[in-house]
Amino acid sequence: MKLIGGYGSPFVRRVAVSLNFLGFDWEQEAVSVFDSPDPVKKHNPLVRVPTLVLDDGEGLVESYAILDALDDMADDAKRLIPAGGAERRAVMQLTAVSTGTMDKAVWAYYEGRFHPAEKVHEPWVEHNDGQVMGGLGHLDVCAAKAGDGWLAGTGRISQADISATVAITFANRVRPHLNVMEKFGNLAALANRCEAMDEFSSVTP
Ligand SMILES: N[C@@H](CCC(=O)N[C@@H](CS)C(=O)NCC(=O)O)C(=O)O
Repeated sequence: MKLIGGYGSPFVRRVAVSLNFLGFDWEQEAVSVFDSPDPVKKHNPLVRVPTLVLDDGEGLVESYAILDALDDMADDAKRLIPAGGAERRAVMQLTAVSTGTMDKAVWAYYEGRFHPAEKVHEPWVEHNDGQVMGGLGHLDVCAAKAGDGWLAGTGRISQADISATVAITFANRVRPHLNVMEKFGNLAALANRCEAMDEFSSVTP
């Protein structure tokens, strides 16, 4: 299968890390939707990344839906989101906070990237940065409770750990003035543990 998009996108990266953990055979097509939309448009009417093209040519869009399909195709023992029950709910909720944090960091970053300087609305940037801090603060409390274990209390790494790690690493890169690694030391420790794993370090922007 082929993953379209660069690892600079946290949504692409969480899919890439998940593909590694799930053990799929895959390759990357690192296109930017802004510089060359055509390869994405062929498979995704929204022209967004990540887009995943399966071996038979079927295109999958939206990281949630892609990851759901991948878990469904993988061996049960490898699933990154438990199939049901309280563990599934915990993983889904922590993942939702992580992807919401990614959204907000992207929005704050895009405001400066896509608007001329005189049209950047600082209160909107600050609003989004505040939500980034809120999301990471929540994950930091959960990381403190998890200690040397995993965020959602699963016996092994789950989508919650993957997405939370990708979220703080991304926020640290695109919102450096927020000093998230210093402010959220528990989450930073979990992220450092994850980023040292091949599944993460092989897909670094
Ligand atoms: N909710 C989407 C978000 C994907 C997303 O925001 N992708 C960005 C790159 S980080 C993108 O394609 N931006 C181009 C655009 O939306 O026009 C997902 O989880 O896949």
